[in-house]
This record gives sequence, C-alpha cells and structure tokens, in this order.
Amino acid sequence: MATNRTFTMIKPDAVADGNSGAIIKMIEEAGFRIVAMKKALLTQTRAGEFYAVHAERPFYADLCEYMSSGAIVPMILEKENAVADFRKLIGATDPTKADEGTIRKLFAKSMSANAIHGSDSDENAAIESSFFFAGLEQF
Ligand code: YYY
Ligand code: MG
Repeated sequence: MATNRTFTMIKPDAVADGNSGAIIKMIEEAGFRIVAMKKALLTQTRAGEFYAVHAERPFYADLCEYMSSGAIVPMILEKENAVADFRKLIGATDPTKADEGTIRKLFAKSMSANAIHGSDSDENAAIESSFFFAGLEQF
C-alpha cells in the first residue's frame, strides 16, 4: 500500500556548499510537506549500514567515506505518490543524465557527490525514515 511518504537526505556536498535552503525550497514548491527534518553526521559505519544494499558494489567504500565526510540533512516528506514524484524531482543518479530543472541537474557535482538521496520504494522509505527518526518528531 502506498504510504504517500518518502525519505530524503541532502548530501554532504550540497550542505557544505550552502545549498540546503535552495533545495528545501524546491522540495516545498514541488508540493512536498516536511514531516521531519534535522541535521546529522554519519560515521562511516552508519553510512555503510544505510547503503548496505550496495555493499558488494565497487563504489561502496568511496560512497561510505563521502557520506560521512560532512553534515547531511535527512527529512521525511509527504505528498500523494511521494516516492515516484520525488525521484522525478531529484533526477538521474548520474547528474550528466539528469533532466533540466531537477535537483541533481542544478546541484550535483558528480555521480557520487550528487547532492541528494531519494528512496526507491515505499518499503525502503519506511526503513530509511526509521534509520534516522524515532517517530516522536514526525508531525
Ligand atoms: O538511488 P540513487 O541515489 O539514484 O542511486 P543508487 O544506485 O541507489 O546508488 C546510491 C548512491 O551510490 C548514488 O546516489 C551515488 C553512488 N553511486 C556511485 O558513486 N557510483 C555508481 N556507479 C552508482 C552509485
Ligand atoms: Mg538508491
């Protein structure tokens, strides 16, 4: 069953560059309501747990190092058809392939430093949300 919620995090490159505000503005203007939000720092171990599904991929070590290199801004978002619509708003993983007007087209620096995460299914949105949020801060 669709939950109408998705999970996102603004990644270290975008936070460090001062792009959090511009990205949050795009998210809200696209019709997403922020249910929960905070600033956090992942250790390499916690980054590895978050991306455990990619553990066997060649980019995994670099991904864990990058994702723990600076602050991130995790959020739970709500909107009808949230998971699919948010994937459209962020654009392709590889920013050179991202559509014009997407968050990654505007803010990503490279395939790894690609500005933002978006859950790929309702199931993963729920798992990823509970990775960062206990539930009490969700409005
Ligand atoms: O869901 P999405 O973030 O668009 O891509 P994934 O295939 O789930 O990969 C997660 C993350 O890993 C991606 O955002 C950047 C990084 N990555 C990479 O550095 N090199 C790749 N060839 C594929 C993914
Ligand atoms: Mg993914």
